[in-house]
Amino acid sequence: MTSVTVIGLGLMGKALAGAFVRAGHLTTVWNRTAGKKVEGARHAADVAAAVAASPLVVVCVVNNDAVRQVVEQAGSLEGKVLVNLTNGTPSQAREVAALVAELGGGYVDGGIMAVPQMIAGPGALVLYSGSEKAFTEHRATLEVLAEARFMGEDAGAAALYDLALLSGMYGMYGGIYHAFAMVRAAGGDVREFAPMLTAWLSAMMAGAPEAAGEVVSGDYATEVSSLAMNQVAFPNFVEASEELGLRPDVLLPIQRLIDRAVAAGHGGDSLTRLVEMIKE
Ligand code: FVH
Repeated sequence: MTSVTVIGLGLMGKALAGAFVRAGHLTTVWNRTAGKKVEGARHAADVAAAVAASPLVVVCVVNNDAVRQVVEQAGSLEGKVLVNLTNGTPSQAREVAALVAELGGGYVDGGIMAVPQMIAGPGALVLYSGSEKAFTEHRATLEVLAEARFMGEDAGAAALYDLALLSGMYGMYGGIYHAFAMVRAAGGDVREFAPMLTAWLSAMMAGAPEAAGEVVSGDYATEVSSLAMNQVAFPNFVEASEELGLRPDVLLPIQRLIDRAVAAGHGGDSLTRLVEMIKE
């Protein structure tokens, strides 16, 4: 059983450390401020002691500045593998990889596709990228947390896919929240509405593979739903929302993309053409 150190005992760090403890790994933890505890783990006095305790060091703190501060306090990382599960950008991941390499360590970046309650349970996924040797060496330990999927040797790859997946989630939830706001403002029951919305979104999401095919081929011809038709319908969403006393903030960026696509002569194309408008 590999000894493992977890740095950062926020909601996620605690869940990670708890999972290692329950799986029988000798677990050392460190948190910036005192008081956060993980039963069954050893609590190190400082970052250097926490790093010295284990060959595998998992960092899960609030952001990249905090990661850099942790790494700067680590001392030598000779013989260590640092797995960074903090949310960040691909460029940040590559910069931390270089910093860790300068200190003699192996680096694996990660993107957690789970909430703390899902850790070590079904459906949890963590994306990894960076040193394949370091990942392979510690794969079995990391699999305690979640399914472990390696995305390649570019340290930024996991962050890229993490942010892409989360972008999909935020866009979807923005729509869900707006839909709830409309139903509630009209006096409806959002609990009754939720299953209807779930079924509708599931049906719409089933079209994602076909849309991906359009993006790859660049052929956005449609027999389903043209941008011109959507442009005509869209003001209804905005107007109805405003009549209900709601801000159309969630809807307006999509309307702007549709308007630009139609103005650029793509009115006959499918909505998937919007991928190109985002690129521009
Ligand atoms: N919670 C979630 O659902 C998501 C799921 C996907 C991944 N995210 C990312 O995980 C990182 C940590 O998230 P978290 O939920 O644990 O966040 P907090 O509960 O806010 O805890 C933050 C910890 O970071 C420590 N910290 C802050 N600044 C520093 C610093 N300069 N040096 C060292 N540690 C620092 C903070 O310590 P303290 O305030 O208790 O002293 C917490 O331990 C995050 O990237 C999510 O995007 C979570």
